[in-house]
Amino acid sequence: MKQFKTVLIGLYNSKALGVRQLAAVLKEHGYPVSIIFFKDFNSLNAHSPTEREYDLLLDRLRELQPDCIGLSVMSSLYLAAAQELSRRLRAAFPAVPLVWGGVYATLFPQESAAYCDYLMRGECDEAIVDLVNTLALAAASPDGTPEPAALARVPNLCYRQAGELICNDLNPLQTDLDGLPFPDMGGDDKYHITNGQLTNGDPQLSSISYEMSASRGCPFVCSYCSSLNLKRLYRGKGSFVRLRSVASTLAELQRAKQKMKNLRMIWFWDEIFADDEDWVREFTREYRKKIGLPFNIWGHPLKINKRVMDMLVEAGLHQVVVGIQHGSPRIRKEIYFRRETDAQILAMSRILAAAKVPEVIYDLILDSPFETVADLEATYLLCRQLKKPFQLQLHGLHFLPGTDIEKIALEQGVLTRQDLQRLHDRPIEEQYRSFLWWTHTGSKEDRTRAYWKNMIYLTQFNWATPLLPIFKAGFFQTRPGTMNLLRTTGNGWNLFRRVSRKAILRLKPGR
Ligand code: B12
Ligand code: SF4
Repeated sequence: MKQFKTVLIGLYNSKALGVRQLAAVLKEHGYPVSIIFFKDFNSLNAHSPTEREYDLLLDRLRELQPDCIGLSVMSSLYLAAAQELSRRLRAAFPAVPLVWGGVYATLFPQESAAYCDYLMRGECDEAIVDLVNTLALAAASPDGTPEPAALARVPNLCYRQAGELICNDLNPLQTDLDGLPFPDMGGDDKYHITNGQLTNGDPQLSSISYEMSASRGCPFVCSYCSSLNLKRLYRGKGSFVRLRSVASTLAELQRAKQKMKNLRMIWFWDEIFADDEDWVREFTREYRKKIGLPFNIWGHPLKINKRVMDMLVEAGLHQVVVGIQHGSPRIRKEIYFRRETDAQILAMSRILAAAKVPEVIYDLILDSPFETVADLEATYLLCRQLKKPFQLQLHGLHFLPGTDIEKIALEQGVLTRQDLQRLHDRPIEEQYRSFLWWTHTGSKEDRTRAYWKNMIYLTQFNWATPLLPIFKAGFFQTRPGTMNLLRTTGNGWNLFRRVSRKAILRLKPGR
């Protein structure tokens, strides 16, 4: 075992696929690595780290005595926490190089560089080894710092030289996903800090679900998603969508089955699961025999067909989450860059219902400054025609930094640069409070918007369907409070179903 010790920090993320992947690769090259999962992710109750949690983290790091600290900054939604954490890390460990990586660091090297010593852009499955080799060599040298010439040879790396940020070229996209070791899991080199407590060990081992990707990349170009920015960054560096083999996917799941005694459910975190029908045929045949657990996926209206869905359900598909995102064709096409038509969305909903997928969830992104009352009404009308059963998840639009939707907002004059900066700078608590069921100003238009959002939400419930024509009466339109009550009742029911399903899964005897 080599001497140079890395500690990786997964922020708001105890699954942290990227961090686990990097740890596995470094270990394969003989380096000791610890992972600290710093705070769980809970979108319903998101909050900044507490003083106690920061102290627990810094104390554990003092005990671990790392030679290098890596922080994964996957999302800009918790940027304020990443920045604050980095300030504290640099103050407590001024001699230990702090490296940022992850999607935010990839897309915003200049902004990220102010908070760390090095940052790495893009997929670092191989590049991380080059960086650690370079830092380890330098640590053993008399002056302890790496030569600029050595840093210049590390792919994906950004570093400062004479006050200027230099960003090296990116490695091509990782094509041989099967060649990577499985993400690191288990062992006594993992720590979990959340709710003011630190526990030794990998939280994954006691989890009831295992999350993994059978692919990387997404073929679509939605304007609100950073996937498009990543795709542009990697232009000319290989095919953006890549698939693992069925054998490698199942081997990872078999390892999870062996290691996780409470395992009840698999989550595929592929942006779009299984775009390839032959792959699905082979996968579903083997999955049933070798894994046999219910699994959940994310789908896309244009990638769902009857044959694929039938095979997946037969193999144990439990839940599919599909982004419809808006019922207004104008918003979908011109603002969100989504090309599916109402007819294609409705056809997809009929396929999912016919295939009898046990849980179908449709995502909608509402509440944006582009939206008119007529767009909300169009969404209600589309949702009324979706084939039941389905559940709806209503989200507000997040302006992720650098995405095309920010440019559209500026061009159309619906937001200014200052507005966007203010939105980015909000702490995590406020980021997650951005969806407004209710009205800010109490104006007539806001009330009407609140009314339509509630009507949209109610379309998923069988009990509400016959009542919807009644709710369209003027009486309800002017009483958003009553509508809120109805919606909250439905929401409570959905929550109850989810919690009880989780409880049932926990109680179910092993396979
Ligand atoms: C799976 C996924 C999720 C999962 C799980 C994430 C997790 N816990 O790991 C769930 C559903 C929970 C989720 C939630 C959210 N997600 Co998400 N998610 C993804 C997705 C589809 C894949 C991520 C993944 O696992 N990739 C596979 C691993 C291997 O890659 P990776 O993490 O990028 O790591 C590699 C590199 O980044 C780098 N790297 C990573 N960390 C580090 C650290 C160091 C030190 C170094 C050197 C390198 C490095 O090396 C790794 C190996 O190559 C991405 C899309 C994408 N293309 O990345 C969106 C994505 C990352 N998510 C995104 C967002 C916005 C979110 C949410 C904020 C959504 C929300 N509104 O709540 C939350 C935040 C959750 C959280 N705690 O971070 C955005 C982030 C963009 C942004 N600017 O913020 C993305 C890019 C999608 C998008 N809409 O644009 N997400
Ligand atoms: S389909 Fe999903 S992952 Fe792909 S670009 Fe659109 S939002 Fe991003």
